[in-house]
Amino acid sequence: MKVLVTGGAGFIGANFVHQTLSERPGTQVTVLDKLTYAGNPASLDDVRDQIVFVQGDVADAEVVDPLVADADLVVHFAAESHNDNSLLDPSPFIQTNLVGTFTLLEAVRRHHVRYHHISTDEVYGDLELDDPSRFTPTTPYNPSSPYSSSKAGSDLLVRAWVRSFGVEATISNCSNNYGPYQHVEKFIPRQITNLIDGVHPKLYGAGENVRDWIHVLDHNRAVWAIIDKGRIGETYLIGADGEMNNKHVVEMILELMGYATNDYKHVNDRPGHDMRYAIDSSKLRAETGWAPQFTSFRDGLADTIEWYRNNEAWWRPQKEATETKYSKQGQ
Ligand code: NAD
Ligand code: TDX
Repeated sequence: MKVLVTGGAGFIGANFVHQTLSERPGTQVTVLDKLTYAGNPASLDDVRDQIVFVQGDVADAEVVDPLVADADLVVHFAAESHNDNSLLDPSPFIQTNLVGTFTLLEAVRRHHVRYHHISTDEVYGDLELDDPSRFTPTTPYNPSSPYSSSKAGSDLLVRAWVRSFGVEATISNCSNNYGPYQHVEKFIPRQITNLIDGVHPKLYGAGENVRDWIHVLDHNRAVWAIIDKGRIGETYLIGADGEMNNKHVVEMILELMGYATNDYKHVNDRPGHDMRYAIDSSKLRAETGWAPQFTSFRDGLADTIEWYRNNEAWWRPQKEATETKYSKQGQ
């Protein structure tokens, strides 16, 4: 099988490429990635001779068309992915997340290629802390930020291309991922690498916001389960019952790295900050048999800390520019 992986030099995409090569021998992988600030070619260094790597834009039809024509399956990870960036400048989010998805959909329509769309639980908006409900595949879309609204729009394009043009697509909406190769702008790697540098972790606002954490390897196994067993045109929510507030995550990182658990700072909150995400993944589990393998967040976090300690050469080049950008926002 020939798989075109967009965004394969990013966090989740790079893990997907590694997993696919090791767990699905015989699969031919082509990566299409623009190598924005978030794409790191070093994430694919150890598999470079096993894949085809194309540097290019998913919104560029001339680049996309021949690559899709040559594939049996497209798995679309490429996106502008960071909420804070979308609040500073939404324009690349519209271009990549909406126009990029449109461009891929037109190509898979032309060439009759199976398509899997990677999306986020943030399309559903947020929940109150005391709300007993969780997001399901029928929860109405209610995105809050330029990032999440551009992802919501891209999901709706996929649904329309399935219904109107018979494109063979599935969609997955996953909760917050953690694990190796995640950019230092994101919450968990930012705090780990701050502590390696002797800097206090930074909590937005009171730190009460809840995210539903899942290890990236479990996310990607679910993606393959949907490709193998999911029904065309369906949406699957991926989550591992990992709800935890940000303050608790920071306390756990501090403890695992040998610091006092109150050794953090509160900084400016994110405008429009979603309070809580929570995923009901029962449809995915019932239809595909998938279940997460990382059942202890604490153990997964300890592995992740170890990875950042052992891979400073991978993250160090991005650290200073990332922190300069945050400090301008009082974060
Ligand atoms: P990331 O920012 O780490 O990686 C994105 C990758 O896409 C980078 O390699 C970047 O160079 C590439 N890219 C950006 N614009 C491009 C373009 N126009 N053309 C080609 N390549 C381009 O993101 P991530 O965290 O790995 O997220 C991957 C996908 O998963 C996204 O669609 C995101 O919405 C979704 N998602 C992420 C999470 C999470 O917790 N990180 C959770 C749920 C869903
Ligand atoms: O320094 C920080 N301090 C802090 O308290 C940072 C960077 C974040 N936070 C908070 C904001 C959020 O409540 O931590 C939480 C997680 O923040 P992010 O890592 O920016 O993730 P989030 O905004 O929840 O979105 C993530 O999950 C869903 C991914 O970035 C998205 O791509 C995905 O769709």
